[in-house]
Amino acid sequence: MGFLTVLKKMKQKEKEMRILLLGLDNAGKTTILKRFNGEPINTISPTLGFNIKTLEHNGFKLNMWDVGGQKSLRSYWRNYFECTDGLIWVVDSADKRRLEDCKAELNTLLKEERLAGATLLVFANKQDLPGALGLDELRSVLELDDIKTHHWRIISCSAVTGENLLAGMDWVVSDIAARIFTLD
Ligand code: G3D
Ligand code: MG
Repeated sequence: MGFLTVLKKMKQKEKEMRILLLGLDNAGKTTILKRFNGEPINTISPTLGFNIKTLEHNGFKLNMWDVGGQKSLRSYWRNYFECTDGLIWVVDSADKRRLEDCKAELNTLLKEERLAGATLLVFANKQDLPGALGLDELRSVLELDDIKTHHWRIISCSAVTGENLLAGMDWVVSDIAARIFTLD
């Protein structure tokens, strides 16, 4: 039995998934994770290293890695790529000034060999802010329709109101499950 088959079987038994939360700093990654986990969100400070949280969702065990997104930290992202099943790319939908930077960083990630199999959820966060760009606009500015290498979806959300966090997690988990827990 090959290594990948063994890995798949182990993962299937434990129903475990590894999900990476990435995005520019201040996008709302840590807030999303805390909110999703039912923790208070009023005491969050910028993430300098990383946070790991293990959550249960729809019968799966999710190992969520929330990694700091400051420019100086982005070169460390690659240390977290191995064995990633899902990538949640969090966008501050109101930060128009940095959308180009956001697009460039996402494109770099999508070229990563070790992320090649990962499901991609783009969370268009901070929809509660008045200046937030809508889904269609973000989809076009970030050129998401050009992505042919990954299963992807964009979902608008707000970590503050909690809107759509569940819908996003449901999608990413079911897409991963359909890929990695279906053995031939
Ligand atoms: P990061 O982990 O991606 O770096 P954080 O981002 O989770 O630390 O959030 C950065 C700031 O954005 C925080 O504000 C946080 O409250 C805010 N934020 C996160 N999600 C939302 C959202 O959906 N709506 C709004 N309005 N704000 C959000 P502070 O003021 O603490 O820097
Ligand atoms: Mg953070």
